[in-house]
Amino acid sequence: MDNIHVAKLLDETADLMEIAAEDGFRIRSYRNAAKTIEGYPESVMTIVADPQRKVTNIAGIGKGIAHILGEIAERGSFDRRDEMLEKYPPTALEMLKIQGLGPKSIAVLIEAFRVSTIDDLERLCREQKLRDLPRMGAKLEEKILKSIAIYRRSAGRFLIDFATDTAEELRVLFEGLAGVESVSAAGSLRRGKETIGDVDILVAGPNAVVALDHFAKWSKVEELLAKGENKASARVGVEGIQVDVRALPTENFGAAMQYFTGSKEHNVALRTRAVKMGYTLNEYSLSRESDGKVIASATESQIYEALGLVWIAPELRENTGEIEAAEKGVLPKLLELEQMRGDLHMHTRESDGRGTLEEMAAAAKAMGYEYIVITDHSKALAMANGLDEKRVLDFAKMVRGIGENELGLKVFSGIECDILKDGRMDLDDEALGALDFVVASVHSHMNLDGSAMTERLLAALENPYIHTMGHPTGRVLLHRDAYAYEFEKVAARAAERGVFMEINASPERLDLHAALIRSAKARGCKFTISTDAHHPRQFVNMCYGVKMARRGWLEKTDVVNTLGLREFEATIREARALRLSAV
Ligand code: DGT
Ligand code: CA
Ligand code: CA
Ligand code: ZN
Repeated sequence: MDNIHVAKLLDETADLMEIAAEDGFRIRSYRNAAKTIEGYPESVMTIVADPQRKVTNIAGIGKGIAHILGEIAERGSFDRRDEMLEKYPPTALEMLKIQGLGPKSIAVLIEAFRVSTIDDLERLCREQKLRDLPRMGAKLEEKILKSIAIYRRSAGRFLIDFATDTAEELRVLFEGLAGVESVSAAGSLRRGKETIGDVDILVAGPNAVVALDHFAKWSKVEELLAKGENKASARVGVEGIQVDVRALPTENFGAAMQYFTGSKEHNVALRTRAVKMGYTLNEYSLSRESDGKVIASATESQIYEALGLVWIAPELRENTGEIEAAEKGVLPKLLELEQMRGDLHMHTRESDGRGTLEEMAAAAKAMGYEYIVITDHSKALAMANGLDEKRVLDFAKMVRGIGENELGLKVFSGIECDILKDGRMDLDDEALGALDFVVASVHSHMNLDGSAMTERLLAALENPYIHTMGHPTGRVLLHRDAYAYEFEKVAARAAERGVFMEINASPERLDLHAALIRSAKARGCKFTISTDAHHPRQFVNMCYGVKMARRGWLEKTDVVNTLGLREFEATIREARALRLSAV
C-alpha cells in the first residue's frame, strides 16, 4: 500500500471520529500523521515491514500511530477504523464534502433523520426539515442545496496538478519501450483546462500496443475497464481517476492528437471547415472526399495548414474565435513559462506558509527567477497569524536590509492585504506605503449580494497603494463558486486605476479563468501571475497559471512579471506614484 493510501485511511477515520465528537487531541494526531506520511519520501509500509527499522524514527509518528501502521500492514485496516465504519455509513464521509456541513451537523442529522446519502440530505433540505433542528435554519438549507449542486457538478473531476502527475508517471512508464516513439497527453489535460474528467494518453510507434500491456499490468491500476486492440481504459490509484490510453502507428499521430485533444466544439468547427473544402477529417487523417487520398496525418501542423490555417495551440481550442484568428493569421503570440521572471504572491511562516523567507527565496532562485515578493497575510486573518501595522513596518525594514546579492535574487516586501467588508483595506496607508507591493484580496464575507460585492471591490480599487487584485473571483475548484459581482465593471475600473488582475496559479484556484481573462484584457487590464505558494515546492505551479493565461489569449506584454527586475521595479513604483499624484 502506498503512502497516499495509508494517509487516506487515517484521514477518513479522523473524519468519522469528528462526527462522533471524539477527543480532539486524538483526531489531530491522526491528521498530523496522515500529513507526514503523505509527504514522506519513502514508502512507510516498507519501513514497517523491515525489522531493522522503526517507523517511530519518523518525526510525528508516535507509538499509537506505529501500532496502527502495523495493523494496516497486516490486514489493510485497523480496529479503530472498523469500529467507526460500523457506527457510521461510509456515505457519512461523502457528506463531509458538502460545504456548510461540519461533522457536528452531520452527527445531528444522522441522529435525527438517519440520513445516509446525499440524496437523503437534498430531500430534507427541499422539504425544509432542517430548520426545526437547533442551530440550523432556512439559510443553512439553502446553503447546503447550493453545495450539493457544486458537489454533483464536480464529482468525478480532478485538479490539473493531480492529473498532470498521473500523466507524467505514464509517460515515464511508456517512453523507452521498444516500439514506442512518442507519448503525449491529449484531451482536456493538453488544453490546460482547470479540471480534468479523464486523462487521455496517446502512444505512437511501430509497436505502440506494447504500452497497452504495460498499462494493464501497472501497479496503480485499481480496475481495468476495457482493453481492446488499440485502446485500454482503467481506474487508477486510490482516487480512481480514469485513464484512457490509445496506441497508434506513427503516421497517424498528428491526426489522432488533433482529434483526441478536442475540444469537441473545436473539432466540430474544424470538421465542418474540412467538409466545405472537400475533405474528411477523423482520428486517422485528413483525406480527400472524392478519392480518399490522404492529405495529412503525421503532424498536427500539416493538418491545420492543409485547412488553410496556422497551427493552433491546444489551450485555444475551444471554438471561441481561434479558427477565425488562425485563418486571418492573427493568433496571439502566447505567453511562455520561460518568460516568467518572478513570483509576486507567496506566504512564509510569518503567517500561514510552511517555509522561511530564505527557503522560499532559494526555491524561487531554483526556478530561475530574478525577483519575488513576500506577501504574508494581514491581521484580519487572525487564524493565519496575519501581520498588523507594527509587524508590517518591521518586516519592510528587515527586507530593505537584505543585501542585493545576499539571496541570489531580489526580494521585495509585500503583503496580501484583506479587503474588509466595506472595501477598506485591513492595514493603514502608512503600513501599505512602507511595502514595495500590495496584493489586495477578499477572504471574508464572500456571500454579499452582487451589488454590495461590486461596491466593495470598486472601493478597494480607490486605495492608491494596492498593485494587484488577488484571486479576483474567490473560486475554489470543486468546492466553492466564484462570488457574485459585476466583473466587467471592476475590471474596467482596475484598468483605469492601473491596478493589475492576478491570475492565481494555485491548482485549487486558477482564478481568473480564461473567459474572465479575455474580458479583463478587452477592458485594458494588465495581469500578474503568481502561485500563492505556501510551501517552497509550490513554485512549480506557475506552469498552471501560465496555461490559464494562454487559455485567456495572453501574450508576454500583458503580464507584468515577465519584466526584468529593473523594469518591474520601475513599473510598480510608477503605478503607485501615479495614483498618489492623482489623489
Ligand atoms: P474531460 O475528460 O471531461 O476533462 O474532457 P476531454 O475534452 O478530455 O474529453 P474526452 O476525454 O471525453 O475526449 C477527449 C477528446 O477527444 C475530446 O476533447 C474530443 C475528442 N472526442 C472523443 N470522443 C469524441 C466523439 O465522440 N466525438 C467528437 N467529436 N470528439 C470526440
Ligand atoms: Ca479527457
Ligand atoms: Ca477520455
Ligand atoms: Zn489569498
